[in-house]
Amino acid sequence: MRRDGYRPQTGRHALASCWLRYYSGLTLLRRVPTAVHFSPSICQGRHFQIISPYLAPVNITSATYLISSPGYQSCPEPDRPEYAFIGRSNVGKSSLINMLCNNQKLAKTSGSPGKTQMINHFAVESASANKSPTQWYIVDLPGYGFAKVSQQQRTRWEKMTEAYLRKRKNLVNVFVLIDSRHAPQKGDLDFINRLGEWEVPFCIVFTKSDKTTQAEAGKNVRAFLDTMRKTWEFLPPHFITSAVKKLGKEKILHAIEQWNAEYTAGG
Ligand SMILES: Nc1nc2c(ncn2[C@@H]2O[C@H](COP(=O)(O)OP(=O)(O)OP(=O)(O)O)[C@@H](O)[C@H]2O)c(=O)[nH]1
Ligand SMILES: [Mg+2]
Repeated sequence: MRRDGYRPQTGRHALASCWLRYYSGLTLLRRVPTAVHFSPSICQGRHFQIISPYLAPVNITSATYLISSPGYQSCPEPDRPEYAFIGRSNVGKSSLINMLCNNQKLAKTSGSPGKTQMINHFAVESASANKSPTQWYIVDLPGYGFAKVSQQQRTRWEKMTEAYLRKRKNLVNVFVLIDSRHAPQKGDLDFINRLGEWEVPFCIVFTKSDKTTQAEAGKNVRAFLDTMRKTWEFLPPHFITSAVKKLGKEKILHAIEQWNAEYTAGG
């Protein structure tokens, strides 16, 4: 089977859109950004055009918990752009969301893995420069690769997450979180390749950078991207963050701000 030159249609793929070629025989995934316009200072990526020489601060004016859903069918009305956060259990998804929203109590965090178990929606409003406020959703998803739950439970989460990622119409981008302290993990790379097969746009966020040296984190980031390069023609944007030191917040919020503007412009 070969799918070639996947053309984004409407909704989410028309926004953070990518051309995607999938050659299943060779397991070669190619993702070529077209409509994604990033400043390199926003995304640290290499393949994106500069459209914003000046980045005005983005302020989160409100962020509130909305609902926890057991499936995409019961998620809130898809009437605004949506951004989901996913990664291994305990990688720091909920903490990152709290950092972005300036509210340590917004998403529940825990030292023990497996805390987040449903599709959790948060309603966010942001404002930047003289623009009118923008409404969007943040979604906190359960982590993958958590060994201490039954196989049945794990399968249920995986099915719930896959259906959500593939069918949620207003999902603009998925932030895949990777622990910056570790060398590339097969589970993370497999998950990313699955996103490619499902044609889901994503970015990579390397978390917990305060927990290791800059040199070690840099080495792990390079190793991860180099591994991805073997199967991907172009790399997605990536961010390096620390929820403790509030590192990476502005860059992520700017990327979201730009997608929100494209979403509004694209209807
Ligand atoms: N030092 C440091 N600790 C962090 C950071 N981000 C998260 N943590 C800690 O890591 C643990 C897990 O964080 P969570 O945000 O709950 O992780 P999660 O990915 O949402 O976990 P699950 O929902 O269980 O999958 C908590 O003890 C956090 O305080 C970070 O940037 N730096
Ligand atoms: Mg969590």
